[in-house]
Amino acid sequence: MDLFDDLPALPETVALAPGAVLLRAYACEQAATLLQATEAVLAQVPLRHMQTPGGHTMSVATASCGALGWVSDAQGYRYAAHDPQSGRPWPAMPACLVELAQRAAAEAGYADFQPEACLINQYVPGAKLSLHQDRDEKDLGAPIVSLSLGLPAIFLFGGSKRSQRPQRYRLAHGDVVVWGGPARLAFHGVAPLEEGDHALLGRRRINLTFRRVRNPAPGRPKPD
Ligand code: MD6
Ligand code: FE
Repeated sequence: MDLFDDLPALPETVALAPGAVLLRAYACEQAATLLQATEAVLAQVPLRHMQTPGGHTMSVATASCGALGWVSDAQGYRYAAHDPQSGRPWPAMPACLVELAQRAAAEAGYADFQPEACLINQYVPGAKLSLHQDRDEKDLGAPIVSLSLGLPAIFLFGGSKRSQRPQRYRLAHGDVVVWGGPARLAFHGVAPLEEGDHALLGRRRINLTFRRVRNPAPGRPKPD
């Protein structure tokens, strides 16, 4: 039982580290619309538990939308234009999700964010994400934008070395994390999800991460 969940969430900006901010409650007003768009994607591309290169099955269930999707198997982690399960392109990224990601990036100081991939991760109680760096993208100059929906989770946020003890932040429905610049390669993860029942999502948390993969955006000059 979480006493905070009965209170309306107030927007607030929390600095996690240079380059990384938590925009609390940033997407609360549009959350139902964003969830509906996400569910429409998931009706076309089912969530699945991918294998890690080390041979483990991820407790988080994953799907993607956009020009590129994130995939993991025995060969490694990578981005692919086609869903390996169906051989078909990933569904397009819904406009409301692109707009939310662009607006949040700009709010955090990253203008002109043009995501190519949106990774959709679903957590049920007990699911977790081990400490990792997001480094499969060529464009490390672009930030990552992360939107949390549903049950709250404890986000672990460390430094650029795995050995640095991570800070813990509670990510709730409608929270957005924007992450780039000097924080782009920070180690991070998600603690095992606690049991709960969310008004819109039930026993689930969905996290969407928006990523720019290639460098630079086609048709735009490279910054020097
Ligand atoms: C999650 N997020 O919140 C997992 N990665 O469920 C991530 O792995 C993540 O939130 C890069 C930047 C922001 C994130
Ligand atoms: Fe990550």
